[in-house]
Amino acid sequence: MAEETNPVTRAIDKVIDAVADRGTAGEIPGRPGAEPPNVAEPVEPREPLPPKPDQHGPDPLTATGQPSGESAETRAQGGPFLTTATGTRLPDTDHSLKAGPRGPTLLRDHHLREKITHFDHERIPERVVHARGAAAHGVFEAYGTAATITKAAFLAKDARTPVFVRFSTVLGSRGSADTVRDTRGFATKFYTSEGIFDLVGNNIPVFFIQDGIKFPDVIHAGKPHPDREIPQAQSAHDTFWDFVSLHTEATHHTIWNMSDRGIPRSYRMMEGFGVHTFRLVAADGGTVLVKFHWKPKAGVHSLVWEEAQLLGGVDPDFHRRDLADAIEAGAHPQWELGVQVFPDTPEQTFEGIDLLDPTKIVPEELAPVQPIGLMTLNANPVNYFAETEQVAFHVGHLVPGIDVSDDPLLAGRLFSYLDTQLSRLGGPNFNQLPINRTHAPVNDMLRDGMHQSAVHAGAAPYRPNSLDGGCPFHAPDGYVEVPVPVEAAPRGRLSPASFDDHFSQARLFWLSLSPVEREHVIAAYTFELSKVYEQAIKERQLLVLARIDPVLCREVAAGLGLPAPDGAPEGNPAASPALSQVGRTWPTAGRIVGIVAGPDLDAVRTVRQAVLDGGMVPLIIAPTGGVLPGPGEPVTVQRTFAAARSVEFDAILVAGAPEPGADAQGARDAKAGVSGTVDPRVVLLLNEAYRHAKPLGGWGAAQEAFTAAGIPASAPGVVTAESATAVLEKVTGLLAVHRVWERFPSTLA
Ligand code: HDE
Repeated sequence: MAEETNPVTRAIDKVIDAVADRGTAGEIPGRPGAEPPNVAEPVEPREPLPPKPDQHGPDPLTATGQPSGESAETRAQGGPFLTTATGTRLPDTDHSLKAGPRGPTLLRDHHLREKITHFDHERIPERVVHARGAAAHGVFEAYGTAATITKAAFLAKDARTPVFVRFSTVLGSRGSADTVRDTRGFATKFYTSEGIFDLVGNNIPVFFIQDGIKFPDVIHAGKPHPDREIPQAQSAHDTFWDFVSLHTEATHHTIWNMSDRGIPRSYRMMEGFGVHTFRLVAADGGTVLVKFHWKPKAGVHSLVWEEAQLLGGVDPDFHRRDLADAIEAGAHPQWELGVQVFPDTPEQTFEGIDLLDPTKIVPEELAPVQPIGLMTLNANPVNYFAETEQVAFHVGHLVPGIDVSDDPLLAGRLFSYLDTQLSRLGGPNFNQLPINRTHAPVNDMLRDGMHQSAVHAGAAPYRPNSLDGGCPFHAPDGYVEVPVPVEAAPRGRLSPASFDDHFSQARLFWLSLSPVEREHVIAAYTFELSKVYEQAIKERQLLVLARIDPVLCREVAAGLGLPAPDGAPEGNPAASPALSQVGRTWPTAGRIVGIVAGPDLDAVRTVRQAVLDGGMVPLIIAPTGGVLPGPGEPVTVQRTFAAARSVEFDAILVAGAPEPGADAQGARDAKAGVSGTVDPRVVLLLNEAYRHAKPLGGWGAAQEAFTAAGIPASAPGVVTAESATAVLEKVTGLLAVHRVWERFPSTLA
């Protein structure tokens, strides 16, 4: 069906436009419900509240991909009164049915049994990997630049396609912290007019293994030890380093994990990669090989390690909160989708790089990433379980114009994703769950099974048939696998010789980093290996590092107190500057600015508004909650001195030098255990922010607070001026380069 006449697409466009118009810009994000509650419990029956303006659920479609006619807002909780699961109204859900007030509870209490039984079955198995995630709805708009290389309808000029994106960590369980050092998943479901296309990628362009058969090994090694089930969600332990030091094809991915890419500042600030090579098919049948890239408009930024660790305790939900808050604040995250394009030659190599080897990148300097469309995430899910937990991605969900390559890792995935949904989502009908419903009509002859929610008409779910008039018919324009010739070769458990190069691209990555980024890599290897118990494993990993770079090996060995082994780096690759995260400027929309309130309320009000006008989120920090005392329009406090921690903020502004608050006692708040003229929690806040190379600004007596925190007036990235707005302007300029890297210059050459 043509794009402009497709009723599903039209209906969905309306939802997307409505959501895009409904931002709550100007308010501090985070309100839990659609409207503020009263202190008194509401007792007057009323219709259920709608979702919050920043939220929308799965689009209203039937289980077989047709417009359902339902309103997106009333699909659940359909009335003012409490009912059973079968709609019978209930007057009481607070007391079970008993024989007398002190008597036994009766087995005939169906409501009790239904409520408890359902509760007992609320959990489904978490994902074996990528269990911890957060997601958002959005829209993908194609530039049409890919129309010459693929016939995929959603990549035609100006096509608009709804998307659902789930970001995740790999190793941790569902309740683990967001900011652990790990690879991040970046999975996108495109609900195209020709069926679903899932691009299930990561924020790191290479993988630990070259063949799907090794996946259980690498994941078992990274997961907690089987005996004590520790550590959770991290690679800093013996089994991980035992595996990667022996299985050296993991070297390239591992150095990415040890770099700043392993601790992103935000899901909004990550690149995404399809990792494998895909094959695109044009309308004339011509093919090219491509690698997919997502480029974030907000830039590629990371945490520093100490921040990541503190956040694990202070705000384990940091990344999911950041994503939801940014969308709610109207700072809709955007990524450009791009492709690196390679000729589809029989060798499937480019400039000597094997395109079927998922441990290799093709540097952007050799094959530029060509933009083909823009994705905007503009709505938060309404219900975590229904959407983020139940979404089921599958690398086999392809549309005409996109085919897979023979990458042996991808082959393993083509099997795994269907298989895993069967046990996770309880049967073969998971594609009928609302979030998984395609926006193209389904006529699949797949019947019955657990949780079948389609009511299939017809007498002949088989082909060929005459009883249903021959329906469904083969589609002449349907999906065809590209008839790539298969090499005549003996069968065996084999891999090509080019797969034996495990080090040259790890070296390429190291050489491409700026000095401060290399310092972080050294620190990360040293930290992780220092947590390894067995010396043999550390020594073995040092031998691996020697094959990447002598400085890296020497510095890590020094940190571990071990001799650096001899060894020569392998390969002599040219650096790829595109791999460094440092050195450019980026938009600051959605950044969090902490404002430590001072006596001049007008200045606080003005700067707060200026932060909002700049598309950023101001959080007011004061000794106590409530509103700031003083005349004029009230200013609400978001963080008390006791609750604020530097890691929440990208930059901090200080309006003066606050005296110690009434609760600044070590007995009540350990952070306040040091006395002085400035509140010790504020001193700690500034000191940490300074250490984490964050921009700091102040006016009034702020210099006194900086001095109390040991911050020299002349330190880079510390701005003081008379006017609050002048300070903010400079701080915003500093935020655009993310951090004040020159504050702590690297000693590496
Ligand atoms: Fe996955 N992977 N994977 N993977 N993967 C899963 O599928 C698997 C691989 C990736 O947000 C599982 O539905 C095997 C590479 C992401 O729901 C499971 C192999 C890349 C997500 C699975 C790989 C990924 C998954 C768990 C080796 C980057 C989360 C739940 C052959 C390009 C998607 C599920 C979401 C999820 C298996 C390799 C990315 C178990 C066997 C390479 C982003 O099926």
